[in-house]
Amino acid sequence: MICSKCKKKAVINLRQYRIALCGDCYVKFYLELVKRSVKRYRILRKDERILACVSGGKDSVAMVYALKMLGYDLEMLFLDLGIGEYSKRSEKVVEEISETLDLGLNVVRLSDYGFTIGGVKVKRVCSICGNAKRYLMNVFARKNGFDVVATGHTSEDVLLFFIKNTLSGGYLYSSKLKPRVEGFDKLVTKAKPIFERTEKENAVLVLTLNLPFTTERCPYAPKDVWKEIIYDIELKKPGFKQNFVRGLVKLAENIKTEDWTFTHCKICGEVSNSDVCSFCKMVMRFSSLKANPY
Ligand code: Q46
Ligand code: ZN
Repeated sequence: MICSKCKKKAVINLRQYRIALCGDCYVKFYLELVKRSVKRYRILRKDERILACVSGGKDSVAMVYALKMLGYDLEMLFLDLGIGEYSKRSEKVVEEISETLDLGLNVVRLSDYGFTIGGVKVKRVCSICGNAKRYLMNVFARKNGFDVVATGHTSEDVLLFFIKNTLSGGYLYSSKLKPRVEGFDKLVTKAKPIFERTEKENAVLVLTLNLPFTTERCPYAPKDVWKEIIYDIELKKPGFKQNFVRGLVKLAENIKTEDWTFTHCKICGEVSNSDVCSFCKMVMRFSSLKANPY
C-alpha cells in the first residue's frame, strides 16, 4: 500500500476518503480535517482562551495536539477523580503530554470535595462521575477566565450519546450534540473540536507522532455493545459514523431549548434545575468533609 499523496509507504487506508497515506501526509491530512470542521461549524475562535480536558487517552491527546498545531490559545485540565491507580497512571501520562507539547497543565482533584469516584459505593458510578466532571470543568473554567471548555468527543461518542438518549426518551438532551454549545449565565461554552474524527483516526495520529497516551480503560467503563454495533455498520458502510454525526448536528440545531428553565443552587450558586444542584447533593451524600468545601 503506497501513500496516495507522496508515494511513500502508507500507514493507513482511509476507506471513506478512498485514500491511503504515509505518516507525514496523514498528520497534515488530520490537521486539515480538524481545521475544516472547526471552521465549518464555527467551533472555536482564535481569540478565545480554551481549557482542553485531557484524560490521557488517544482522543483527548489527538485533540490537544491538533489545537496546539492549529495555533489556538489553550491550557490542559486533568480531573483527578480518585479512581485508584488508574487515575494516578493517567495523571502521569498527562504530565508527559504537557511537557511534550509544552502546554500548561491544571489539575482539579475531586478528593478536595471530600469524596472520590473510587470510594462511592453505588451501582451507576458513571452517572455520578459524569455529573462531577461536568461540574468541575465548568467551575474551573469560569473561575479561571477560560472562554471555552473543549473535550475530545469523537464521532463514536456523539453517536452513542444520541442512541442512548433516544432509547431512554431523553431526546431533548440531543441538543447537546452540537459541536459548540454556547454558554449562558454561569455555564461556559462547550466545544467538541474533533467530533467528526473517529477513534481510529485519533489512534493513528498519536501512534504516528509517538505522543504519550494511555490505552488503559477506566475499571468502571461498561462493555459497550452499541459501540460494537456502530463498528459493524461502519464496516459495511464506510463513512457511516461521520455522515450520521453531521446529520445529527442539523437535528440538534432544530431542538428548541428556549423554554428550558433553570435556577441557582442555594448551596454553591451554580446553574441548577432544582434548589440544590446534583453536585452538591453528591457532596452531601458522599463527602467525609465536615466543613463546607466551597
Ligand atoms: S464516567 Fe465511568 Fe468514565 Fe467516570 S467512572 Fe470511569 S468510565 S471515567 S468516561
Ligand atoms: Zn450546588
